[in-house]
Amino acid sequence: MSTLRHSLLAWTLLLGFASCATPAEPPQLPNIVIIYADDLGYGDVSSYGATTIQTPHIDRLAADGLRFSRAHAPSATCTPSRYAMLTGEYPWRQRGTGVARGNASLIIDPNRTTLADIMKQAGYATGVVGKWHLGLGGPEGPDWNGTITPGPLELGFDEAFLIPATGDRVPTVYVRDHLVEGFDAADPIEVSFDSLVGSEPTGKDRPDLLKMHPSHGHDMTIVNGISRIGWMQGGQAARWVDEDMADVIAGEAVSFIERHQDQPFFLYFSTHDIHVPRVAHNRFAGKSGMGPRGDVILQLDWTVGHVLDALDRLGLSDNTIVLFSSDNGPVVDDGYQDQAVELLGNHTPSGPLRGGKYSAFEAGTRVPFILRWPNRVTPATSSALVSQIDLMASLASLAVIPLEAGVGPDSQNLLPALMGESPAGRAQLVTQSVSGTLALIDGDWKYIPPNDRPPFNTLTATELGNAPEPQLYNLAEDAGERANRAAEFPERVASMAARLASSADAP
Ligand code: NG6
Ligand code: CA
Repeated sequence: MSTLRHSLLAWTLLLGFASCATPAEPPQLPNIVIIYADDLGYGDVSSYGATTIQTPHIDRLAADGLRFSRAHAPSATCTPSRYAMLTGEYPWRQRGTGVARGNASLIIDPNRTTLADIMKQAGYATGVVGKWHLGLGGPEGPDWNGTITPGPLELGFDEAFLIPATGDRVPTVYVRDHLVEGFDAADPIEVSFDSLVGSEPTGKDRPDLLKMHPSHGHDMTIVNGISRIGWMQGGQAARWVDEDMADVIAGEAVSFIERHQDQPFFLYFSTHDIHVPRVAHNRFAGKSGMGPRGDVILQLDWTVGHVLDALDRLGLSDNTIVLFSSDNGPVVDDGYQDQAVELLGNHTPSGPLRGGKYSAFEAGTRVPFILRWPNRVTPATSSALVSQIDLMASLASLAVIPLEAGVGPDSQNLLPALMGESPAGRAQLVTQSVSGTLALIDGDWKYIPPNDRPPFNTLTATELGNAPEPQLYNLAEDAGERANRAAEFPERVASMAARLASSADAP
C-alpha cells in the first residue's frame, strides 16, 4: 500500500511539474495485456510479410500500434525466454533455466522481484493465463493432488489459470491458482519423466490408438489420441481437450479483464498456439490450406481478436497497452507428423531471417513484437533493438516504480522506444540458443563465437548457428546472415568477443 501511495505521489509530482498546475487526480495508469504466442515466427503473420496466410486481428494491432522489426525474445526456447521476461535477468546467468520438464520445481526464486511484483506494487490487479513452463512447487516438485505451491501466486500474480508446462508434456490438466482444475481425489494424478507409471497405453506401444503420430519423441502416455512427453495416470476428469484449449484460455483471459475492468490490470496471457501438438478447434481445422500449423495460426489470430473485441466492448481499448509477441522463433517439424513440412508451400515462417526455434541465428529469437496504446502511441514501425527482457525496467518506469538495486539486472528502461518516442533501443543485446551459444548484437553487427556444438538439428531441420569459426554478420545489409565478415573485420570480432565474454561474467 505504501508503495502504491508512493507511485501515485510520484505521478502527482511529475504532472504538477509538467503542467505547473495541481491535478486533482493522477491519470489512470494504462491496463497492460501481454499476449505471448508460442513458437510464432517472424514471418508467420501477414503484418510481418506472410502472404499465404492472413492474420487480420494481429494486423489490426499492427495498423493501430507500433510494429517492431528488431525485437527479440531473450532465448530461442520457451522456459529461458519466460524466465528472462518475468525476472529481467538473462537466463544464462542462472542454472536450471533450460526447457523445463512437466514436473519441474518452480525455477524462479519466490524472493526475487518479478515483473508481476512490480505491477502489483504499482496498484495493478495481476493475472497469468495460459502456458507457464517455469516449473511449479518446491524442491520436491509439484503436488498435483494437493496444494501446488510455490508458483505464480508467490511471484506477484493475484490469479493464475495455467497450462503447467506445455501442451505436449504431461500432466495434461489445467491448474487454477494452487489446485488442479476439476481434480477428483478418487482419481489421483501421478506423473513421471523417468519411467512408466500406471497402465495407460503409450504411443510407443499402441500407435493404433493415435489420431496424431509423433515424428520424434512424444511417444509416451496417450491423452486425447495424442502421445505426449512423459507418463501420467489418473486425473481423467481433469484432462484438457486440445481442440478446446484456445477457447478455454481465451475465455479465462477475457474473464480476468471483465472482473478487473474498474482498476488497472496487468494480464500475462500466454497462448498454447502455435506450439505442438497443433490441434485446432473445428472452426479452424482445415481452414488454412497449410495443415494444422497454419490452422493454429488462424486460431491464434482469432484469440487475439477475441481479446481485442472484449477490450472494445468494455470501452477499455484506448487506455490499454496490448503487447503481442512470441517466446521464440518458428519450427516446422517439432515432433509430430502433422503435415507441417508437406503443406508449407511458399510460406516462410522465419521471413527473411536464418535459422528458427533453437537457433543462434536471428530467427531463433527475433520475433513479431507489436505494441498498441491508442491514448499515447502513434501507429508506426520501429527498428529499435529491443528485447522482452526490457519490459521489466520499461513498465516499472511507466508506472513510476523505482527498481531496487539488483532487481531486473539485465533489463533496460526502453520506454521511449516502446512508446515510439525515440528511435533508439538497446546499444547491444545478448541472445541465447538452445545449445547454450550466446551471440552478441551490437548495432548493425552480430557476432556468434566459434564453438564445437552441432551446426544442424536433423530432427527439426534447424540451422543452429554453431560453427567452429567466428561468425560476424552485418544485419543492416544482410538480415539473413549469409555473408560471414569475420575475416574482414578481425578487430571488430576481437572487441565483440571480449564484450560478450565480459557481459557473460557480470551484469
Ligand atoms: C523439445 C520437444 C519439442 C518441444 C520443446 C520445447 C522433443 C523431441 N522435442 O524437447 O517438441 O516441446 O522441447 O518447446 O521432445 S518450448 O517452446 O516449450 O521451448
Ligand atoms: Ca516456445
